[in-house]
This record gives sequence, structure tokens and C-alpha cells, in this order.
Amino acid sequence: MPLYGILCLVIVFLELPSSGEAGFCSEAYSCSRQCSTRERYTTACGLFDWQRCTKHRTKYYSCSNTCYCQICCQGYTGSDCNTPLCFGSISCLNNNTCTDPDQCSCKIGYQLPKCEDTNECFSNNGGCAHTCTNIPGTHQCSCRDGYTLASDGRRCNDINECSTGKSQCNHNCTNTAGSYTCTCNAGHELSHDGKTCDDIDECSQTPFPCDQQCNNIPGSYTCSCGTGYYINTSSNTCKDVNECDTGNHTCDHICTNTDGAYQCSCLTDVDECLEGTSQCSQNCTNTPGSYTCSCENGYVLAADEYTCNNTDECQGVLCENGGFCIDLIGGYTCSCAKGYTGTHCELVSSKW
Ligand SMILES: [Ca+2]
Ligand SMILES: [Ca+2]
Ligand SMILES: [Ca+2]
Ligand SMILES: [Ca+2]
Repeated sequence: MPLYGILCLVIVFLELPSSGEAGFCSEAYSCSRQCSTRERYTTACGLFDWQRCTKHRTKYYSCSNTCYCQICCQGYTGSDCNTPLCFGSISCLNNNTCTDPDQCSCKIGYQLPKCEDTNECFSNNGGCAHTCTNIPGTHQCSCRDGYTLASDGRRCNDINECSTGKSQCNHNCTNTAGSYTCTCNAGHELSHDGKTCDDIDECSQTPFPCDQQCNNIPGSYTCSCGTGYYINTSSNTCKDVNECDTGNHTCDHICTNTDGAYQCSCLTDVDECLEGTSQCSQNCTNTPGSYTCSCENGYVLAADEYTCNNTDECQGVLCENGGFCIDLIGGYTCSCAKGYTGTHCELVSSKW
């Protein structure tokens, strides 16, 4: 017998249970009651029980009957039987209200008949731009990584990682929808983490960027040249140094420029003094590739460096007492007047 407040009475009149209204209704059930019957039986009687007598007795037994009890009418419960029941409970699902038997009044977000949660995500993704998550009574929108939920709770706005400092790009940051990309300044390349910029070692690349020597530096490289070359800064190529033209050589005689170096060669010396081809008027001294002239005592080399001129030693010499100077090779002598003698005729001759 379900339901509480059962007051079962054996009711002799028939009252059919009614539904649709609050209150008590009768319900028939099978019950038992005591029934009796008068039965006749034969027993011994008389003197020394020699006789047989017929007697009567009342026999009691249990017999089935239809009973009725007062129960709440279908769809109601409670002590006054005026609390409606919705699908076996006094409340609907999700704490919604049961207003009439099997009639729920559902709050927004729940659906009839039992006020089950409405899965808003099934329809148009719940109005969410990205991800819809169904929850009891409502739903929630969320956004994929790189986006933030707009104030309407539905749209998703891109996060500008570049301007918010979330990018961690080493050099340059470019915002994209839902993400961002990092790029590097010239001479650098993006590392595997997509953020760090590493210097490019141009010197280890193919083709080799320099003519001769390459020096890697952060963000760039420089070229240099070996001995005998100089760098042409406009073309970054190595050019030969012409050591012969620039005088930057150690050749005594002939300098011949070569690529990256120079070569010296020698002149064969001719002894002009020996061959008599010199122009010296007096002494000739052979030198490698040439010769020099010199003069004997009493002569002086002229400006042409070949001719020897006699030195006039009488210049500035005064012969006294009427004497006069005679220029000699390498010296002079005073020729004195009669009666005088001495180097400069300064003495009176005793022979006079
Ligand atoms: Ca929902
Ligand atoms: Ca972005
Ligand atoms: Ca570099
Ligand atoms: Ca050279």
C-alpha cells in the first residue's frame, strides 16, 4: 500500500477513486475477515458413550473480502492530499516546481515535461563563437587559446600578444588572429622555440660569402683578405696589392707584381771602369749597376760628377815683395822678385 496517511477502513459502500482533483480517494484492496458457519457433526453420547448423537457447532474461518482505504487521489500527496505529484516526486527535476500532477513549471534553461536541463549547445552552438559548454540551467561560451571572451559572453576577440607583451618575441612581433608570429632582424634566424633570434653564421654557409677570410659577428659578418691583398669594401672582394707601384717591396733591382705577392729580379752589372765606357775624367769606381767618379789630389769633381777640375790653390794667397803666385797641381808656389826668398817671398835673400 503506497503513500502515507493510510487510513484503511472497511467500507461497505463502493466509492470509486477519482483523479484530477486534490483530496482523498478510496482504494479497494483485498482483505480478510472472520466468517462462521453452523455445521452438524456426530459424537458419542449417552451411558458409557454407547449412543451416537447429532450436535451442532459454529465454525470460524478466515474469508476474503474487498476493503477500501482512504488514500490521496492520484497525483497528490501530503497530509491533506493537496500536494501535487510530478512523475512520482513532489518537485520536478533540478529543483523546479510541480504545479499540478505531472505538470512542471520549468525555469529558463530547463525543458518540459520534467524540467530536464536544455542543452543549448545543440542549437547553433549555443550562440558561442568557439566552444559551448552545457551546464545545468544554462550554458557557457569559451574561446580557443589566443582569444578572449567578449563582453557579450559569446564572441571571441583576438588577443594582441604583441602589444600586451605576452609574445616574448626576441626581435619583431606580428599579431595574427588567435596567435602571433615572431620574426628576426637581418642576419638572424628564428630558433625552434619560435621566439628567440639566433645569429646566422654566414661564414659556414654555402656559397661562401667572402673571397678569402670570413669573420662572423652578431647579426652580420665581415670579409678580410690575406697578405698581399686588400678588401674592396664596395664589392667585398679581395684585390691584389701592387707592391711594385706602391713601393711596398724590398727589391733592389726589378719588381714584378704577381697576384698576392711580387717578384724581384736582378740587373747584370757591367764594369764600366774596366770596359772604359765610363765618362770619368780621372778615377772610376765600379758599383753594382753603375759607377762613380773621383778626382786625384788637387782636383775637384765638377757638378756633372764626371769631370775633375784643377783646384786653384793661389786663390787667397799673397806673395810679398813683388812676387807672384804660380798654381801647381795640388799646391802653389810664389815666384819671388830678385833679392827675396821664403814661401811667400817675405825674406831678404842673403845671396843678394
Ligand atoms: Ca543547459
Ligand atoms: Ca593574436
Ligand atoms: Ca652573423
Ligand atoms: Ca701583388
